[in-house]
Amino acid sequence: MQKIIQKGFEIYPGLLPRSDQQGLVSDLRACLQQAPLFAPRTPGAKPMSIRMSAAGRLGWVTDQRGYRYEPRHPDGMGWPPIPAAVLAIWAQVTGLDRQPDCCLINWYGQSARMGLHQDKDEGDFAFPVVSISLGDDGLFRMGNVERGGKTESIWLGSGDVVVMGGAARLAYHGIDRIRFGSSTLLPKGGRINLTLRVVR
Ligand code: MD6
Ligand code: FE
Repeated sequence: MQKIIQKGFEIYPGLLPRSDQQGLVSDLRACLQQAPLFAPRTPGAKPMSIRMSAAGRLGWVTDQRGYRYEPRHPDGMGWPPIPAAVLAIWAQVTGLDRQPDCCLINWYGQSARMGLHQDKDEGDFAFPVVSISLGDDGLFRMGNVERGGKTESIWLGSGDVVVMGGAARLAYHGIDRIRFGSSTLLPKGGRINLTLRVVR
């Protein structure tokens, strides 16, 4: 598999063949029937532009009470198990026996974006975060462990996988915009990003 390293982020372009991407989409549709996408708000009550859900023992949520992991969806149901095909990708790119506790599911519509942030609500930063992109292209910006400084960007396409570990584990990153309609994987367009995390 081809691997690009940019600012410490390990990027596997086109790791997932189209048939695997289609299988993941159908697995995720089943997850979202159990735990539907919701519109998160930041602790400051600002609506986020993405919609979100999760699979696994814990899901990441945000509301007036802050950013945190919870064993239940905001509507009260448990999160579905992480699909086996998703766990297989985690094992392939990390080589770890430990499975992730959370598969965060982010859905980007036409004008959705994700501001520069660090993923720091997990208990052990020795474990990497793995991200899987499906559907439309997203412009991924990679920064530094400290806020500010030079950034680099790369378009993530459907089937691309990114591993954020080591020194890059706490680096700032975000999605500036998506190229709506650039992929035919999702019939109505949009981008799905999965991030797999060991929480504790
Ligand atoms: C996204 N990804 O690609 C947003 N976080 O839509 C993330 O925020 C992310 O790609 C941690 C590790 C890898 C990521
Ligand atoms: Fe992140």
